[in-house]
Amino acid sequence: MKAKAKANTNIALIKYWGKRDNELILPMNSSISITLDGFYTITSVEFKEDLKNDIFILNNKETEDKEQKKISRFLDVVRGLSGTKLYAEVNSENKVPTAAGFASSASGFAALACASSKAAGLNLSERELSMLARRGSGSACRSIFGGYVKWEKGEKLEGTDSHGVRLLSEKDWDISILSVMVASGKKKVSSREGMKRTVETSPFYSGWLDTVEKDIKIAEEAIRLKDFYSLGNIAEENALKMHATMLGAKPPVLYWENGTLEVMRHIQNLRESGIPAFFTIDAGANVKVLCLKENENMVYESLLKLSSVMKVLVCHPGSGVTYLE
Ligand code: 2P0
Repeated sequence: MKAKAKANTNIALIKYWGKRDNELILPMNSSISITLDGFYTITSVEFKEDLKNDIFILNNKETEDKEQKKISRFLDVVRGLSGTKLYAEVNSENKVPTAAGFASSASGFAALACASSKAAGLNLSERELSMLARRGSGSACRSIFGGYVKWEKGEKLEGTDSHGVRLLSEKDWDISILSVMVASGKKKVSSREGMKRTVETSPFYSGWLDTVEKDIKIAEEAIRLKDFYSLGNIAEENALKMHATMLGAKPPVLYWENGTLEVMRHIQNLRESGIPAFFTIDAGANVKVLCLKENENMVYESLLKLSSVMKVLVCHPGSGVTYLE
């Protein structure tokens, strides 16, 4: 009853922002992301007879109570599906720099879904794995698949139609995604809390819901046609729109720092000078920049010259989950 899996993180181009069911983690809207190479989690799971509770070791250290509980709740879902009553030892190695502003929960729960379900004797399809990963963290359901991925929001109350689907393989369209770290402290509002507050209090949230499915259609078409300009443009618009909804929340949620704005302006200036580059921002201060491979070096060098930029990490579309044992 032992298995090991590896999953990459992902960056959303059309964002998941708001839940319609907090327990099952069902989203208000569909979202689209790119699974990235290079930032990943490797997790091994072993269900054992002699354990009195679940154990979660992250980067060789036992984790705090809150983390343990989150993992245990997730393993309860796996126990429910498989029928096993045993507790598990979970060992995770995270290669997602937390400061990079990538959700390590996406790669974390995607890897955990694969390793734990296999260790428990379940033989799940990709779609079933995606639904299981979703129960840990919404964005994790997209990391089961490689390349360009859509999370279908689904309609059903029990969530059996809410999962990721592959739009285009990572091998079919290589673009550059630069993760730009700017000076900032630890964020004060988690994305889980930020989206909840927005849904409950922001008068702008209805505008988001009215338009996001149209954004999805534009992005899907751009991916189908490999139209970089159209994809980058709708990604940037959608990210700004998501941040606009949270500015209207009560109390407001503002993730940007001075450096965030410096990078945004820089990318808009680059575009005016004829370089197709676009930005997107998650629930944090760091910025992700999309550009064509042929402009990658130039954009990278130009970002490093900005006073508030601390580090730039370059990634490309990466693969879906893989079993290691
Ligand atoms: C996304 N984010 O689509 C959006 C955009 C942040 C901004 O998914 O509560 O860690 O665990 O389902 O997946 C980050 O939120 O939230 C996220 P939960 P998650 O990538």
